Amino acid sequence: MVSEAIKPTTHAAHEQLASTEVLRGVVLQMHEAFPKVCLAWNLKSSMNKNWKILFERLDTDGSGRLDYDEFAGALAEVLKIDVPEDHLKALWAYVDHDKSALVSIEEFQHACYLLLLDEWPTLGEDRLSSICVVINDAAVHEFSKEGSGVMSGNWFQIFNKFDTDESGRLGFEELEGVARMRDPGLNLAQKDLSTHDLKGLWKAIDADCSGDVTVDEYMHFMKAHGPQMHQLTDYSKKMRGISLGEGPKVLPDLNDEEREAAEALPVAALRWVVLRMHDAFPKICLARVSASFDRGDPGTA
Ligand SMILES: [Ca+2]
Ligand SMILES: [Ca+2]
Ligand SMILES: [Ca+2]
Repeated sequence: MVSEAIKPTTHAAHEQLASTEVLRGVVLQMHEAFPKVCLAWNLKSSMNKNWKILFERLDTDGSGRLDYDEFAGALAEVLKIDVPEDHLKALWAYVDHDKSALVSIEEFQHACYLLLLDEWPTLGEDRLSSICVVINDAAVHEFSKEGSGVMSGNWFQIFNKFDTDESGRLGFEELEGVARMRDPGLNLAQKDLSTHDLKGLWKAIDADCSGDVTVDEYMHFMKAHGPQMHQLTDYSKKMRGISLGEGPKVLPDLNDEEREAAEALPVAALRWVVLRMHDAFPKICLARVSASFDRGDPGTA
């Protein structure tokens, strides 16, 4: 994550003196070595928070900035990992994006994120849409069970279910956590929604590669890919086995509010309306017949 005012950089904007695999390899080595020196490393906590803890450990003089010597020294002495110097220099060049010869916590977090994200899958439009249907259906199903219902296609409601710390932003850990969690959660197993697909979804939603997902980013994405309220996309119809094509128009032209109210009626209430119509119909017929008779025109009934 970077500060609000500055647009986060993308992977392609960083200097690369070594392949992405090599750079990512060093980051993963740091990542793996860290739990051995710091029990506070919390795998359930957010990625960015963990990189911050690691950074603070590397920042031995506590200045909030690392220079190259401090960085190289800390890797050897704090993490006790052995990284070839050219790999280390390449990672440094990648991380110090603004070439200030110092690395800030924000630069460090963001660079580690970009290197890991680059390996995450890039999914096609169809795949992303089908993942959105899975999430939508699971949210409607699971949250209606626990009494805090979610309306199909109400992506803002679903956002709030994911945003467990109510920060107004999502971290990948929140997306994955709520997707897998049961009561309250979507209770989705690997076979329903693989981690591969979750990572691909995340990569697609975090459009600016900032490391977190804002409400705007999320809503923008869901508007393009998710099933919408009151209107199933062709894709979700296909997924649900509903035939495509122009079906009979059941509802008259209602505005959104009327349609929402109409859809909120329980089946019993709908049945009651239909029965009332049914009961009323013979009276209308009789009235029309008698009206016709009055006009001396018995053929119209
Ligand atoms: Ca810098
Ligand atoms: Ca959050
Ligand atoms: Ca973002």
